[in-house]
Amino acid sequence: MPPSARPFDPTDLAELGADLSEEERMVQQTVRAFVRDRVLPGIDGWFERGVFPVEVAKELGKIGVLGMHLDGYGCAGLGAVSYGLACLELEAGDSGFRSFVSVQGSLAMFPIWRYGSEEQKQLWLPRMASGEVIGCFGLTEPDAGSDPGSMRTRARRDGSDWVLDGTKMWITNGGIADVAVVWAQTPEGIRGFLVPRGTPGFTTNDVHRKLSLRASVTSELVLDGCRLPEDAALPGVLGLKGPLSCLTEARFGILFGVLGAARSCFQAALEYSKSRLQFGRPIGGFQLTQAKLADMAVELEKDLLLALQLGRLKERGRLTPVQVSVGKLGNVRDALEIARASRTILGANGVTLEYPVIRHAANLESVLTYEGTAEIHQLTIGRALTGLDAFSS
Ligand code: TGC
Ligand code: FAD
Repeated sequence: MPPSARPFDPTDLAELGADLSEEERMVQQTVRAFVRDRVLPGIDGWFERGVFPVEVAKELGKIGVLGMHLDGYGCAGLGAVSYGLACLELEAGDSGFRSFVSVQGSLAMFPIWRYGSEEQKQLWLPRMASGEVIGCFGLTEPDAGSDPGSMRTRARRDGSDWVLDGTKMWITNGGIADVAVVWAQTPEGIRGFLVPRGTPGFTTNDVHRKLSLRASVTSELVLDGCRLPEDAALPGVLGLKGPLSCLTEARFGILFGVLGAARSCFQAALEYSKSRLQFGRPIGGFQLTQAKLADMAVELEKDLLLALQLGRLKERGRLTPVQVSVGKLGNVRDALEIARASRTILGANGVTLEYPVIRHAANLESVLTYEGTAEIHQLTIGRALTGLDAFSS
């Protein structure tokens, strides 16, 4: 019995795709093709070996996704939904690739674009948009994760120079970055600094033995008497709102991105359920399996609807950080549930790299934690709902 009078896409039950603009559809198709040709053939090996293929940076630049939501300086200047859809398609490949693009565009290029001087923009942004120069974003420290306001990294003035001391931890792209955006306490408050690779007193150490986001470089940044000229500081922002505003940009990409990982898991489970026979019939014919598949399809579509609505708000300049928390919390949590439910449908096969599911599930554990943990987003939403601040004593 056909479930519908006309053919339908199991990953888009409400036909949300039909309302995308020409630009959005083009971005979706371009990035999907890139992932099919350039990410999927290599991802199992990269994940297994724990490497990010750095040569892909320039290819990502060529298809225009680096800083794609920014205007000028070689950036594509596309809409928020287009940016979100690019993140979704990349993360359908692997969260490591979406992470690379999030960090480059939203965490490294965005602060330069929004808070940098004209000279800083001219110097860095065109080469970052092309992928020739890679950036990273150093906010978290060994003892300051969810509470970045307690950071210990300090920048002091010495004549006309700045001297930075401190350690940043868990920094995506750290070991491959040509420039690090480092946030540090100064006598006036928290400020951002552009630290080029090779600056004396600046070193990086990669984190090894990660079992999540293996196809992504994660590093420690060490600043030991790192001397920078006065013009290394971002002139346009002072205080925690500087880094937090960058996080809002990147979290927006994530709330779309994780739906790609979830879609990939759902598709693998759906296909498997139709071909795997037990008790003399496909496991997809059992009611319990169908319940899992139906729930996944419904969650996936609801989350895409939320993402698109938040994207439309962003395009109208109305998206608030709390709304971004709603999307980041809900969509990452649902994506992880979909990955886990898909894994159960694949049985033992689900724990191997023969299928993408366990890789996505492992990646999503990091995504649940970075860019604000689930608890931090719950508390952010809770603060907005109650007017009571759980963070301050
Ligand atoms: P709070 O008092 O709320 O705010 C301090 C100042 O910041 C302003 N603000 C924002 N401004 C712009 N955009 C936002 N999203 C903002 N959120 C807050 C706020 O208005 C205030 O401004 P002002 O002018 O009044 O001073 O700050 P709080 O100390 O209470 O902390 C709030 C809290 C806990 C939510 C915040 O610290 C937080 O978000 N913590 C989580 C830290 C986090 O997410 N770290 C992520 C590190 S980067 C990363 O993980 C990259 S992974 C990349 C990848 O691989 O994809
Ligand atoms: P903690 O802050 O120590 O939290 C531990 C637990 O306590 C969490 O469950 C948390 O929710 C909970 N908790 C904390 N405070 C509260 C509270 N008030 N109420 C209730 N529960 C609370 N950072 C960067 O700056 N740049 C990067 O590029 C970057 N990339 C990353 C890549 C990866 C793969 C990973 C895993 C992390 C990355 N991070 C990066 C760091 C990331 O942002 C932090 O891990 C995250 O902010 C949480 O900090 P933490 O790990 O120190 O955990």
